Amino acid sequence: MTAINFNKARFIKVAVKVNDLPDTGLPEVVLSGRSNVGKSSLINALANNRKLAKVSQTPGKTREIIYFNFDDKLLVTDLPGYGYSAASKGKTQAFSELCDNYFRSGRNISLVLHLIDIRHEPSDNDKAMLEFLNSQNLPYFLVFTKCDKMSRAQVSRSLQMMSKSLDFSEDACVFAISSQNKAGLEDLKQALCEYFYK
Ligand SMILES: Nc1nc2c(ncn2[C@@H]2O[C@H](COP(=O)(O)OP(=O)(O)OP(=O)(O)O)[C@@H](O)[C@H]2O)c(=O)[nH]1
Ligand SMILES: [Mg+2]
Repeated sequence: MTAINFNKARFIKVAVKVNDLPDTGLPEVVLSGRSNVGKSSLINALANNRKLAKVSQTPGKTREIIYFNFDDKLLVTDLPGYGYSAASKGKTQAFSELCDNYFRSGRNISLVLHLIDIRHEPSDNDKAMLEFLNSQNLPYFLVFTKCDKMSRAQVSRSLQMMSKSLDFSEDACVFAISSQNKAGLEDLKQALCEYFYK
């Protein structure tokens, strides 16, 4: 198996329109999930570099489509989160339009990392996104974030509850991670290496 050196990550480009997207020929991995779920933090944690992607306690930090190159082996895409109600309505719409257009652009999306906060009941948007992924046959990993906020026992209880309220199959790839204490990250990296470069 070819290993991916996740520490070799670099910023590539900010795109404000879907037409601005680079064509690199690399497999494209997209992070989706509601605003504040920890998409940008996960990119930084994977890369071991806190300064790579912008993180903020204020939801709506990522407003464009931001591309990162990991070790010349993966193109990783940080998307604006959905459900950011604190933004003006026009802005919220523009974010989700960008997200929508992105998924409808016909780009060769190789894998979606769909992030859901382990502590919260999935929102209608979370469910809708999962339905969309299922209906389009887009391959995805489900990544439950912020697991440092719970005990291990609580994490496994929550995962069981999630499998009841969300429509994902038993053989779906599910990860419980923390970008803060790095729990679950090695498993996720390993799975990404296997998925793309076995
Ligand atoms: N405790 C804990 N906090 C986290 C974790 N991941 C992210 N956070 C915090 O959650 C907040 C939002 O993180 P971001 O990575 O900016 O979230 P995002 O999904 O990129 O948000 P948008 O760009 O608004 O869509 C920040 O305050 C992070 O420090 C985690 O694993 N554990
Ligand atoms: Mg972000």
